[in-house]
Amino acid sequence: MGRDAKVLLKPLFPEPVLLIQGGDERVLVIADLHIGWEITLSGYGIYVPSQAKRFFRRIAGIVKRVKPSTLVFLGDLKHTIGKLGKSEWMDVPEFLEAVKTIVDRVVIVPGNHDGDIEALTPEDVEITESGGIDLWGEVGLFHGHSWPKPELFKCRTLVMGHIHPAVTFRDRFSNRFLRRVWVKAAIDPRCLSSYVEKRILAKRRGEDLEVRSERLIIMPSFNGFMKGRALNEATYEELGVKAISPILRSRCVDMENSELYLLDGVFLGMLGEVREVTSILL
Ligand SMILES: [Mn+2]
Repeated sequence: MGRDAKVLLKPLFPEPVLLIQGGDERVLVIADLHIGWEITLSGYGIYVPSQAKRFFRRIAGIVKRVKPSTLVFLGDLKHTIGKLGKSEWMDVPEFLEAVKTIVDRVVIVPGNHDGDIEALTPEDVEITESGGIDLWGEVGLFHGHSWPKPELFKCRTLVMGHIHPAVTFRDRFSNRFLRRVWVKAAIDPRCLSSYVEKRILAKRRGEDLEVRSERLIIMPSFNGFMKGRALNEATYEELGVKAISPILRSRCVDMENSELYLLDGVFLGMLGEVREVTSILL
């Protein structure tokens, strides 16, 4: 597919998954499954049945409907870091084998929880470098815990997961609700250019790098139990210099004016406005 061909990005409301269409190719993107998360709870005496089968059934339903040619797991497919839990040895390979029977091409973009994912991955499932992959030079996919590889900046749109974006609401009885959201933020390409030049090109002299990225989509986590820190309760520092994602720490992403959408597609407003409205309800 040529670079000028039309690329369509479509969140599949109410599912927290993204369909990216370019020509005849249809790429389904799913972020932050955290398979095996429920096992960590058993240490606290809380028993939640394994979610891997439920995830597969949900994904199979979506795949049947939208018929993607490729399925991309955008990082943190599994949860445990370090020593693998017994259930992950079972759940992850079984899950991936099952997914491989319903989609031709399955790709894993590793996240910070996926360090030892190779051992659990069937041979016909691709694992990319943690710097991510690009689709047709137009959409760059990376997890978000580290910088994408510099080549991804030629893409106008970047898509990441990792921060599990959510918003809190309070009702008049002070009950607190946390809801996952989609984030669509503008990137300042000039800011990114100079950041990249200082941080990356300084080490790779003589290379020229195209920086065209102008928007960032942050995907909600697929695993509904994994809700991050609410964006409307995060401090200025947590959204910037102390953010858990380096691209946010660069301050080239305009989080304050980012657009927030609930999973059902309802537009909440820009983060700055949402923060004001939800704190008034307190
Ligand atoms: Mn992560």
